[in-house]
Amino acid sequence: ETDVRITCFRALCCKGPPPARPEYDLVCIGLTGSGKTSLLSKLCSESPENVVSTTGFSIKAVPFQNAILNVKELGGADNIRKYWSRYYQGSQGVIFVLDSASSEDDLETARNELHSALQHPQLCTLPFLILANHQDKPAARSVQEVCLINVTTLCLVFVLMLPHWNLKTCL
Ligand SMILES: Nc1nc2c(ncn2[C@@H]2O[C@H](COP(=O)(O)OP(=O)(O)OP(=O)(O)O)[C@@H](O)[C@H]2O)c(=O)[nH]1
Ligand SMILES: [Mg+2]
Repeated sequence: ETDVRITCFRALCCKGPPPARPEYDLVCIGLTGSGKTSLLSKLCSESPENVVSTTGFSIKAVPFQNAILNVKELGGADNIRKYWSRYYQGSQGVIFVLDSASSEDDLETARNELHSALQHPQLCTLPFLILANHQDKPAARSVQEVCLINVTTLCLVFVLMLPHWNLKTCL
């Protein structure tokens, strides 16, 4: 009988804290205005109003049920982009945010930046997620169009290297 009591006591009182959620370090890049900060604010249930352009970088812990993503956003302004690669080390995944409604020139710039990131030694083996943002705008290209313009050639080259290749519409 004592054994049964001890077993019950243990079952009720000795569960200990819930297991810690695994944490992953991600880097989030994309041209200025593509919506990186807005997106991360939304994911953290903060108001995406009044976001200001990121100078340098900013880190947010984004909680999910099964994991915590420590996302490092790198500012996308022209004068910051050249330093992006200094902040890649230690990343376990990449989020690339695109403005689907941007001009052809900006899309071409984004495409070149995406190419560079995909080829960077510290990123080239990591899972990439490309988010086609600004989908609410009338001028927004569809995900298929963005895919054709931006990453068709890349898909052919990289899809085998990037097992978690993904292209999602982001609203
Ligand atoms: N209409 C629309 N506006 C958006 C969307 N995402 C972001 N914005 C707006 O675009 C502007 C720039 O958004 P940010 O989140 O600061 O962009 P960012 O990529 O962080 O820019 P940097 O920090 O400069 O690299 C803000 O005024 C946002 O409100 C979207 O999906 N649709
Ligand atoms: Mg920002």
